[in-house]
Amino acid sequence: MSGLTLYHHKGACSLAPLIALEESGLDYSVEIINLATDRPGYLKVNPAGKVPALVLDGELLTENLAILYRIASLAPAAGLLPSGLEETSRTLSLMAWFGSTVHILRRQIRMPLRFTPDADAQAKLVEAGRPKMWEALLEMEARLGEREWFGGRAFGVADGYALVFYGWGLNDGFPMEELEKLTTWKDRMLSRPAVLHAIRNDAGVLHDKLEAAA
Ligand SMILES: N[C@@H](CCC(=O)N[C@@H](CS)C(=O)NCC(=O)O)C(=O)O
Repeated sequence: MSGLTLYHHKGACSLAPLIALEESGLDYSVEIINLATDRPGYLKVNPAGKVPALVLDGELLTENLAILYRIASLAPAAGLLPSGLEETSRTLSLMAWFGSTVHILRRQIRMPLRFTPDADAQAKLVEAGRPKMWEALLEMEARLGEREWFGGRAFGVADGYALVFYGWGLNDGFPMEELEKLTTWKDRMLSRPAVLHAIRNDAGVLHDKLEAAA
């Protein structure tokens, strides 16, 4: 396989690289897969069975942080990562937190089966996880602060990644409108044609929720 191909499941965290690719101006193709039904075939592409996966001229790259870094590096003119060492490190730190903490809390409240087969324990994981997920969303609001973009002075790959969690927050019934700075930022995101194009291409649940909240 040649070129740049993103494997995406609708409504999943692979929306982040979909937004990044659309903003990058790079030529790419997207393979929309259904993790529930296409898993056996997809395991041949990505043995871990997860999205996102980016295939670059036959090379498989996984993990949002690395994929977003790679896309930003392939399209330097698009300015998807800040240029200074300090801001770049801060953005990488933020995206590592998204992947290691916020995403895992979301898994705890949406896929507790991944943690334990015990139904009672699953219910407890969800109950204990929801307030922690809300705290993480509050922390996202605080980390954005007065800035217009998560990625530094301009839009960047961290913004596309953050939008996944905003969409999941809506989807999971959190009162996202109470997060005023994040909500203003989300509207700013939706005013970008490439972001809108990506979420309409996604055509999954995040698309519906984000556009309904516009
Ligand atoms: N650490 C990975 C997490 C990827 C991940 O868990 N993706 C979810 C979709 S949001 C997935 O593929 N889940 C299917 C599974 O766990 O089998 C990353 O940041 O790329």
